[in-house]
Amino acid sequence: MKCRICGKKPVIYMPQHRLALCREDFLSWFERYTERTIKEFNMFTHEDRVLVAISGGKDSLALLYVLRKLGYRADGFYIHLGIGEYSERSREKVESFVKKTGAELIVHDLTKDMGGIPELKKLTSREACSVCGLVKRYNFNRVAKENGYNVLATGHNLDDEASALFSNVLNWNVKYLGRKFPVLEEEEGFVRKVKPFCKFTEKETALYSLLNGIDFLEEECPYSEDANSVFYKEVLNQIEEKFPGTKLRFYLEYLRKVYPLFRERENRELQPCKVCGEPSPSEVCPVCRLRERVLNLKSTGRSSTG
Ligand code: Q46
Ligand code: ZN
Repeated sequence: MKCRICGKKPVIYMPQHRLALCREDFLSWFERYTERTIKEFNMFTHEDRVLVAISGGKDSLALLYVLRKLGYRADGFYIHLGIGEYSERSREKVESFVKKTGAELIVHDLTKDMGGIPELKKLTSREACSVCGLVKRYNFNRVAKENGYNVLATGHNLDDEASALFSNVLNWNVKYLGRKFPVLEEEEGFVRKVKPFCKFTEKETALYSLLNGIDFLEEECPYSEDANSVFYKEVLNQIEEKFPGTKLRFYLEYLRKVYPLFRERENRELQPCKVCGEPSPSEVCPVCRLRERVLNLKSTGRSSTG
């Protein structure tokens, strides 16, 4: 096999594109393809201020890197989740990486605000990832608005999007089918949310990071082992191996044919939370209710210990 552009030895073969590329041609293809996805979905322009949610993993660090390389006004946002040593190590990776890019870094320390994910998990019947997703989405939106960013970008890749779609289709979660798109427009109380890597596989973002010397955290969050998404990703990879191109087709055809059918039916009734003002499905938003529980626990803890 040879690089399709220059004939040199390839570093990757991407069966879904029937494309083999050498190091240099892969790097420039990756950047062009990112730009093309941004334009295809009207995600943002060079005038927009983009806040990239970064975790220390390959996808989010590569996203901040490539957006800045393409000349976008992108900065980083990190939430310290308080998940033991994993969070400490991810914070170190994030801080040292962002320093090199010249981007600004906003850090929100959840442990000082409400408590880390392990503590919050104990207060609800939700799984760790569900609580984590809730507080992350809340803070992404709040912090972006407070700091004057009109776009929030996350590093979700094709494997993330296709596996989430797969599990939601298996459960016929119709609400999901009207809500997931690589760009969710700005609306009352929400900044625009975008996923510029939605068409790249995990393998492609990992290779882009490695070839650029991005020092990302390889270790997974300890809670990810319980996440169903890992299982769905494995199943999709097995299908992909037998029928190359299925993963990308499954996702793109959903965007083209299924999302438009369900979008109209998705009618969220939201109101500003009475406590924090963020959009909420109830009078007090789920995050403020959780915070209230934390405060109650602290005050009863204090009174019982005297
Ligand atoms: S950080 Fe949070 Fe992930 Fe850890 S607790 Fe789950 S959702 S796995 S992206
Ligand atoms: Zn609230």
